[in-house]
Amino acid sequence: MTCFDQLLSVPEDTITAFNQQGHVRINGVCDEPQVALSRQAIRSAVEDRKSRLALKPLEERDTYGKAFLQIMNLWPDYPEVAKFVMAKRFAGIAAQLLGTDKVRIYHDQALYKEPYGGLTPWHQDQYYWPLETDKILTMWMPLIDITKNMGTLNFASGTGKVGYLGDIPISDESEKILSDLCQKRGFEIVNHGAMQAGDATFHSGWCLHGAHENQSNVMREAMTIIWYADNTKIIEDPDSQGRWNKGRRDDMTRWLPDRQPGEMADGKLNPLIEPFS
Ligand SMILES: O=C(O)CCC(=O)C(=O)O
Repeated sequence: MTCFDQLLSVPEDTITAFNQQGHVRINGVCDEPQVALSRQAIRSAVEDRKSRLALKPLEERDTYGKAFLQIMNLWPDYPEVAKFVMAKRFAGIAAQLLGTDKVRIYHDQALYKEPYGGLTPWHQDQYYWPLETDKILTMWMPLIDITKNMGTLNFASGTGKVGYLGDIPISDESEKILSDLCQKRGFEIVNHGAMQAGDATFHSGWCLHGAHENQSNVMREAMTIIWYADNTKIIEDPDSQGRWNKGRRDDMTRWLPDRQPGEMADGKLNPLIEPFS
């Protein structure tokens, strides 16, 4: 049995901190031998996908392009990566933080910040997610030991419930607008610092976050998984609150291709995970 099937109990104060701050760090989410194996599987999947991309040299890319190699939804194509993404242990932590017992995968993504790669602009993930729920989060796990100067995440504490702030996709503009907003509203910026492979941070869909540049000559290899509570609907279209944007329309095509606005978000790319049964 791998650690994937061994559930972790999340302490009550960690759940409270997640609800209040919108982010928490949990150490030892994946054990060392398993993270070393999964790292190899994820790395070869990333290499395979990367070989099909026409990547410009770092210095010729825009700010978002310099932030990281973003290789999305590996689980349907790479069975060894699927074992990692479907792990009950990770889904169980997500479910406890979200206060639910069944979750669905929204998608996974490998986020590799290249040596001397650029900053990750401030943004809200849920800007991109057309889902009618606040019960949605991301696990961000380094696959190698990392120091703060390789670009661990910065979180604006207390922004987990700020909701939709408008049409602000990740960009130079979001960096400016959202860092100004943090200053103006006095949100404390927290960085959880150096992490060992297999430690993880968890942040809610609305939590404002970004990252500094990778100031090292080592690739910052990180893997992320996004889950939401089962029984979540896709937002209606038209939406009385004006929450449709280009990012959400693109996400519908990518992650909910067999579902329509207003329907349940339970398509073929959103497998159900019941960690406690
Ligand atoms: O890895 C990064 O630099 C950014 C990660 C991020 O934005 C996310 O996981 O939601």
